[in-house]
Amino acid sequence: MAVLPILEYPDPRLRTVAEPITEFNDALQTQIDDMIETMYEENGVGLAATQVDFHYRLVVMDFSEERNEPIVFINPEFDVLDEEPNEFQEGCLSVPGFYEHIYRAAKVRVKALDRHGKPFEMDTDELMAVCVQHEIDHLDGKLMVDYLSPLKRNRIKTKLQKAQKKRA
Ligand code: GNR
Ligand code: NI
Repeated sequence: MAVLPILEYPDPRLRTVAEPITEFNDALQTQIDDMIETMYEENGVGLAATQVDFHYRLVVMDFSEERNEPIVFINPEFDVLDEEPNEFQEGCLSVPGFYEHIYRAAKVRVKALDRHGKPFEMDTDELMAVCVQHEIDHLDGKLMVDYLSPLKRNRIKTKLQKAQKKRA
């Protein structure tokens, strides 16, 4: 297992639209385990493959207290169950240090394949519904900053670019 480096906004690779997964082979199993380990190491509740520069439709999440109940979503899609917009303060490992209020559908039904290619469905609300929409956005090259005003987005971009320059 390995902890993978996470791409940070405004890295253009975060804008890649991920491809569907068609082969459930050993390489995929290793990628899944590495993403779960990375999510735990970085204390995230979710991680999309795009964030670790792997441009296939794969997401991992874990909402458990003990951090031992990972859920794997392959080729995930969602239907909105409750159109009512719900405000939530979101964070993103690719936008470190910023927590912004964003509106998304309150309830969604997620349909995906598990790590062996078996289909499943889950009805979600609260944090999990937010996370499903946030992670599928990543697979489509979208980021939470896209929901903010251009002014706010540019402030975040400048601050992160400065921090990244310092580190480089
Ligand atoms: O760890 C995360 N927490 C979080 C909190 C509120 C809304 C969304 C998230 S997802 C985020 C991890 C991440 O960046 N996933 O893409
Ligand atoms: Ni994110």
